[in-house]
Amino acid sequence: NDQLALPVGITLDRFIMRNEADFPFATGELSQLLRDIALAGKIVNRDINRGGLSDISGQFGSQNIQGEHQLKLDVIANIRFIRALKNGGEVCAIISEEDTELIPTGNNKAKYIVAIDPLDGSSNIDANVSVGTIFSIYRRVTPTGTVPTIGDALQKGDMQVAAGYILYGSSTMLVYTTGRGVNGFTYDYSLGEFFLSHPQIRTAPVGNIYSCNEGNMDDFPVAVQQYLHKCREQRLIGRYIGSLVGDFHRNLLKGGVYLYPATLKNPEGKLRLMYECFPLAYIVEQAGGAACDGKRRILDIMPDSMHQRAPLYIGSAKMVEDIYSLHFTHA
Ligand code: AHM
Ligand code: MG
Repeated sequence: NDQLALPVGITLDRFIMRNEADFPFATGELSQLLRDIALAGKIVNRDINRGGLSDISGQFGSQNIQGEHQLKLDVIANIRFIRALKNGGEVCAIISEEDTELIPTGNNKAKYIVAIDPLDGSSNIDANVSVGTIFSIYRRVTPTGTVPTIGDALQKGDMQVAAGYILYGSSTMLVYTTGRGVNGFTYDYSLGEFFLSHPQIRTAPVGNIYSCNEGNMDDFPVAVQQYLHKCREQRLIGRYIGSLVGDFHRNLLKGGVYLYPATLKNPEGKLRLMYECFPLAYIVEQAGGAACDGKRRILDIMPDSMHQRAPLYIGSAKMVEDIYSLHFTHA
């Protein structure tokens, strides 16, 4: 039987362990943290798959037929990840899209900080469209043992030690980097394991996909309008799910650029720097691509606040560079 002749796949756990052996002073804490995130991801994946069946995709605070309180899936995902990170013990504080303040975990001895969007694109769930989790990991700057501060969390994108996302799509995937390239793992439901399916992902220097919400076209900066005009002249492929992880992942694999410029409604852009732009920028650069806000490389930005927004142009390096140059032409 040909199928049985296939070599046993590499599980995420084994891959993480192997990589740890490459770092002579590794203590295993980051590895454990990545495993904690993967475990919470499996639980959230199960919650999402049941979304249509159980009453959990309704409005937060609304009541179901039995008059019971319902939680929205993004609220549930937030609870799952925070719980996993608190129990895992490797994280001293968390920034989440769902919480206005820094969340101390009580593990003051832990040396890592996590920024997370537990369920991005959740407005898509009711229509059974892909959603994702995005995460970013930093080392704290204050000494371990002390109470973590907001200063531990507000670090330049370049300071990330790891970043990744989980895409709950037609199959569920976890993609992450620790600064040595990008690897993708696909979830095998029957075995309950992520298997290495996309080793060392590289993104094309130029792609033929552009992704943006064209409904906002009239609000876009002139540079972006011109760029999009060029895309259409060249008959590039327009693809936009409106679910960042899905749009990003497709372009990463196929080559292309994702744009979320400043608009009238969102003059600073819509996407959040710390748990949307930074992690994806780190991943794209590790895959050979680029990310900027029109003026600066995303990873060079020093955040002032946890939930700050930024315009985002991300994907194939040459395409991002073209957008960047056009911004200067029109500055
Ligand atoms: P969310 O964090 O409230 O889910 O919003 C983020 C989402 C992204 O997934 C997506 O890329 C973007 O918002 C879509 O915005 P728009 O509907 O304005 O095109
Ligand atoms: Mg989001």
